[in-house]
Amino acid sequence: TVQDPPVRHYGGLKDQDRIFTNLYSRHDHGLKGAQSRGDWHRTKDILNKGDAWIIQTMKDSGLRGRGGAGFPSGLKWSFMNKPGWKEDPRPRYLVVNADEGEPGTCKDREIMRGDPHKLVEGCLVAGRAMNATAAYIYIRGEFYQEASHVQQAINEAYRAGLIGKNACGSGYDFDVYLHRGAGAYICGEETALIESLEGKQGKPRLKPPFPADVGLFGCPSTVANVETVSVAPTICRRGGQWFASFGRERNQGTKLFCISGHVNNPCTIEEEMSIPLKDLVEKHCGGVRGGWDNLLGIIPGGSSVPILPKNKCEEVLMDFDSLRDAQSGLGTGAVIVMDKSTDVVQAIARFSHFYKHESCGQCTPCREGTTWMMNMMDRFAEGRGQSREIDMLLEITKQVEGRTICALGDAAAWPIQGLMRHFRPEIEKRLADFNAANGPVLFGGRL
Ligand code: L3W
Ligand code: SF4
Repeated sequence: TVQDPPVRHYGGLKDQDRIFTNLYSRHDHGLKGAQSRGDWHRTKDILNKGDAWIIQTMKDSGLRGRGGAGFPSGLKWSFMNKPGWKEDPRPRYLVVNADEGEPGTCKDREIMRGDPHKLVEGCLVAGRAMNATAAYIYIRGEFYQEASHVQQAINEAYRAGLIGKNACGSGYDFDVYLHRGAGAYICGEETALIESLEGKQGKPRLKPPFPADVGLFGCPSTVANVETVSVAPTICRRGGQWFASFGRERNQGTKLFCISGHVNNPCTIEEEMSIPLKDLVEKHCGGVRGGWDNLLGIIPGGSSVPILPKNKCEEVLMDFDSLRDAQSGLGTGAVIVMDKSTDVVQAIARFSHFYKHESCGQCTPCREGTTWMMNMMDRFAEGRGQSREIDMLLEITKQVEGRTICALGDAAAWPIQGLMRHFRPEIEKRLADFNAANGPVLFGGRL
């Protein structure tokens, strides 16, 4: 008889396989501490292996961008080395997106506080892979302590000859600059970030051209998330196959997850990709407040992805494919847990306020749509409205989705679509109760 191969259970990452060993800054975040944890170990050898080797290692590792989109990193970096790049006289830049603004997300902050040298070394390795002359780290304005730790790491690395002229003695020159943002969520969108770095208003550009063709100061650039860049040196040291041994095909590696909300122990933890969502919450966060049965739903990837109700949370794996199949997304890996005490309509209405506030306003569906979505969600949260307006709101989200310059429009639409998909009866009941008590009022009586 032929037996099915055993089903692999993901999760349970061992300490020796953790890349980020100073989360919560329990140890020295400076150069000495970083070196004692293995950072800057034989970086020169990695650099000397050259751009093609680093990019192939990234491809072998299966690493996908950790900022939300999940684009394969090796492929993205290779866009900088298209045939003929050597004849292009323009300088080339790595831009690090450290503008961690997605509600629920607090992982890059931990890297920059506790392991800033991983980021600086990552800039050098990723920069070498794309033949860049410099890295610009664009850090969220509110991250004061993080900016100070990263700047300290940059200064230490310059003083030790690890970056700058002849970085690590490799013959390769590479500069790293830190630039502080001023508190706009939209500056986390890669082209808005580039505009902001250039000193303009942070308004997204139309793509194409992609930054790899026309990026910072009109030069070939690649924008990558802090976590993506910071794991690169360890992957190069331990091998692409090592990283790829974690998680499932197309969803490989280790990943930082940040879990907040109604759990007993909110935390940021590095785990194997594809760990079941329920295991993540139960093993690392002490479970849901009041027990698993008290769970209402979970937003598994930051405010931009749709909520999952409890029954969907039982089976789903924390990876790109499983969460996509469940009609949600891995996003930034920010898990927001809501127990039964949550007013879920009010919670999603709060997100609608956020997106309305953060819309840059340059495209009509987003500028007008986020305002409509916010106003209608506010009314529904109070119970004001008619049940046929639920479909009107859904239609608005469809009119915004996919029709805007950047992903903020989608991000505003998806949480509402998730709410409608799984919690529509809750809205209908709320409207019915209000109308029964107050008489029917179209558009909540205040259009
Ligand atoms: C050259 C091509 N480059 C794609 C590049 C592109 C970009 C990357 C992914 O992020 C996500 C959203 C939310 N030639 C290319 C190419 N690229 N095709 O690949 O691109 P894309 O367009 O799929 O996504 P994106 O616009 O970079 C949008 C998530 O971000 N999000 C929240 C993010 C928040 C944080 C945070 O707080 N840390 O990250 C909100 O929308 O999941 O899917 O580099 O240039 N043919
Ligand atoms: Fe600006 Fe919204 Fe358009 Fe993005 S979708 S460019 S945030 S108006």
